[in-house]
Amino acid sequence: FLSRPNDLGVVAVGFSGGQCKQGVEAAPMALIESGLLDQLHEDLGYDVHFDNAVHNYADIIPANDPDHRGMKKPRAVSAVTEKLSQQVYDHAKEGKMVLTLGGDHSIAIGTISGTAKAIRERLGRELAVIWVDAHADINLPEDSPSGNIHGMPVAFLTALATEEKKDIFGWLSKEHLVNVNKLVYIGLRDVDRGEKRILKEHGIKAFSMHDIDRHGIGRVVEMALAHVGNDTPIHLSFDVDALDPQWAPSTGTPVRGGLTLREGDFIAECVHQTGNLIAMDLVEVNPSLEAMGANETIRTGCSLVRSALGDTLL
Ligand code: EXY
Ligand code: MN
Ligand code: MN
Ligand code: MN
Repeated sequence: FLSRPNDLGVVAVGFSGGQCKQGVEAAPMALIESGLLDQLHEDLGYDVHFDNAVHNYADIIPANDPDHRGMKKPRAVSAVTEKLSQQVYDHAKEGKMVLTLGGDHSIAIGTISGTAKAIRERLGRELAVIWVDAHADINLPEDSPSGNIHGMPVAFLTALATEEKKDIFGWLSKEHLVNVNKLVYIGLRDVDRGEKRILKEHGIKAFSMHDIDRHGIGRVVEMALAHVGNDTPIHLSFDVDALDPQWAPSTGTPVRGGLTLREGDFIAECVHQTGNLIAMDLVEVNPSLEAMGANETIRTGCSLVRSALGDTLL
């Protein structure tokens, strides 16, 4: 699906407004400083197209941003993701692979809407999304226990949540959206009651840690990819908190009982092997939390990205 498979567009998003903890905006720089983009160029052979900026979108974030339908900072997240959607679209419409370094997971509203639109226009195809996370991030605003929008992006991307106001995700239109049957989760273990109801009602494919314990990661990835189909462009949205805190302690909402580093890399390797990957997000690395584990978490993040972009053990 990539017409320029060696070309990699990179977007660094230093945004933390989808949740309440400072520090996640520092992740892109930490990942880049640890050498990630050099490795992608030198070891994996990508032509890296990066504007050498970590975007914080300060100029478009509104000063006055009261809660709306229980959502915190709705206009800020909306403005940032609208702009990001265009940035990702601009890369993807040229047939490049797109890597977005977050930032909290609310930014997926921007990245996935951008690739979904580009893939429709370039190929007339619908996008599949593989969402690797401890959380389902599919809360409706009214059901959210926190009001944090990083717990809602999938609801907006599938139009299970909608909003008329142009400055609060009203900019999302049909071409930006993802079909619920083209979505598959891996790694879930902290899902809210309202989210469980949504997953059930819409028959959304989800592999929890229980499924991984039962079948093993090999079989689970096989089933997830079978659901996606072997001729569908894939956007991989990888939340580092899918991994056990042992491997990724520096993240805003850690949940015990997660994936090992190898299981995370294995998922990424298998998605790469399909040849259908067109975009990846890496989100929720927060170097200022559990600062002792920040380097470990950054190493983990780099490993997941390299695996998804084609690094192999042999
Ligand atoms: N489900 C909880 C909420 O909506 O507040 C926690 C969400 C955490 C989201 C992290 C990014 O994956
Ligand atoms: Mn090139
Ligand atoms: Mn998430
Ligand atoms: Mn999560």
